[in-house]
Amino acid sequence: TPYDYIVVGAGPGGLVTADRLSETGKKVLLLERGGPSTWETGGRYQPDWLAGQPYTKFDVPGLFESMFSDGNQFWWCRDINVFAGCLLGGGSTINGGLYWYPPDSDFSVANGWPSSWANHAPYTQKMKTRLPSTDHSSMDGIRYLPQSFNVAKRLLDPQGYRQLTINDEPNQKDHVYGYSSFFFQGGKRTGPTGTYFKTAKARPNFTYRDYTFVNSIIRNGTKILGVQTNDTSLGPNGFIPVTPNGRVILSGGSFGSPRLLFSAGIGPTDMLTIAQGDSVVGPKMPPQAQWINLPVGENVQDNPSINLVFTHPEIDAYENWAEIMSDPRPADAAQYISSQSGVFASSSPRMNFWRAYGGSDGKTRWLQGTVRPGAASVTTSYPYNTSQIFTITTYLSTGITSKGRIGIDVALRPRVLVEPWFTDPIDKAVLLQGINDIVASVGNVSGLTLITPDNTTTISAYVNNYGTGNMNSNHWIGANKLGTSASNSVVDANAKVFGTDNLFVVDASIIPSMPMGNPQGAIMATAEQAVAKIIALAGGP
Ligand code: 6FA
Ligand code: ABL
Repeated sequence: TPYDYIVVGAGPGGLVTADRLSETGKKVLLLERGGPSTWETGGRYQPDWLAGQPYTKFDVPGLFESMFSDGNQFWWCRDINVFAGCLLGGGSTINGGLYWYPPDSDFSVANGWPSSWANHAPYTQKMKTRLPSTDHSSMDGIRYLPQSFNVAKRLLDPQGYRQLTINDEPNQKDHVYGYSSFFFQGGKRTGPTGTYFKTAKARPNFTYRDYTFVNSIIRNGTKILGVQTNDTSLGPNGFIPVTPNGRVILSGGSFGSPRLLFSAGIGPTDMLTIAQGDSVVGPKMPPQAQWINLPVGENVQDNPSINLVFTHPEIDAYENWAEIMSDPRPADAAQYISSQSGVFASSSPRMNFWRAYGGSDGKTRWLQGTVRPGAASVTTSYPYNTSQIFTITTYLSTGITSKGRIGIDVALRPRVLVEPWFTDPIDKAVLLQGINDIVASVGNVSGLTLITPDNTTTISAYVNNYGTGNMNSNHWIGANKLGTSASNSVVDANAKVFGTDNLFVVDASIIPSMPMGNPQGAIMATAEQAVAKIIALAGGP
């Protein structure tokens, strides 16, 4: 059966979009290549200590750090060689849950948006109403494992930082810090899956199909006819058509959506030639005369991030999160089960901070910090106590000028073709400056020791030798940049792919340049605004 709207991908972008489209009463189909996640959505994967309880690994925020250590990491997209979630909720189901209401700069002309997008407040408000943030997610209101916040505060206060409730004043992003803010509710992950997906699912005109992989977007000239899936139960040979005025919205994420555009003969010629050579996708592509040359996969950004590892005698590093699946502290497990309170009601971050920096090119760049107990890796010549380690991850965010490229390999697997970090040396110089400023007053905080890097390495050598693979912050944006010209953008101000009548992209990939914080708040606010424009656009179903 034909659908008025087909949305491909159930991450934060796709869930907001599908829910708002389904509010119109039109027939909406949401397709997701992965399976269920939270208990409410039919997921059942949980540690033994939660047996008999209605919570999966994806419900319990405190299990976040085990995403990287679990023996059976089925949630990652298998064909993508950086972290990306392929299950209901996409990245929002497996991520740290940090959630920032976007500052005005996230949608400003200076940050690459057309002026028609600058008034984001009504859309951000819609998101806040549906999914409010909290900086104290434990049901008893207590903030657990507070030590790393308290120690970092002693480091930042003398540097002129002040504390605030970050999401109460989103525009304040210079010399500020506060408690980490999350999209958790009731001590559970919640996020867009527990809110937007839930309301969509309840509507009779909304259909959700999981474990359904979209191979190709089928295009004839300017018109998209439907999507080609691997599921023959959904239509003849797995093809699902849209209605005569129907629309297809790609929400496959920064790696998934470019691949889908290539399958429709949209993108740079080198990528389309690869797609054409594929035995499944090639035969369904439009003839070369109909190819649309757009900068799909270009203009890519991700925050460069560098970890600093410290010790302090007050820290409780929580066994570096090693035993949260197999052997949690019994009192914490019991507390979570009885009242959704305690350590397991939050993920690992404890504090976030921001500071603005001028660069030698006259541009302002913002530094973000995330403070958490534990560390992903320690390289040090110092003896240290593993139970006292904590990490400050330093990110460079809004204002970065470095760019990279995303594409596909011959097996059509999404790949980073050009790494996006520090292609402009000024980005590196500013992050180095920011790190130097943070560590300058370590000696003033009694008991605080920087162990990675240690005193055998200078900060500049540490930054210069930092592996680019470790600089990835999983915050990919820009591959299908929104803008007003097909010469430098992939989608127009209505999120419609240039040169097509009825193909749209709504996910992280349309964001033109780096938002201020971890991006899912900016992505959902983008989706709220994009879907409103799509519904308002004439010619639809
Ligand atoms: N962002 C935050 O704001 N806060 C965080 O704490 C945070 N942490 C992390 C993190 O810890 C990790 C490990 C990762 C990987 C990311 C983090 N992020 C964080 C970033 C954030 O999760 C992403 O920016 C955000 O999820 C991107 O949202 P999108 O909607 O753009 O894309 P997704 O990748 O989430 O979803 C795409 C969906 O489409 C997936 O479910 C995928 O399975 C599906 N899909 C893709 N191609 C498809 C196809 N061909 N057919 C069917 N389904 C497809
Ligand atoms: C984010 O936005 C980042 O994308 C994640 O990398 C980050 O989590 C979360 N938020 C929480 O701040 C880190 C983990 O804390 C590390 O243990 C892990 O090694 C790293 O992600 C992997 O990228």
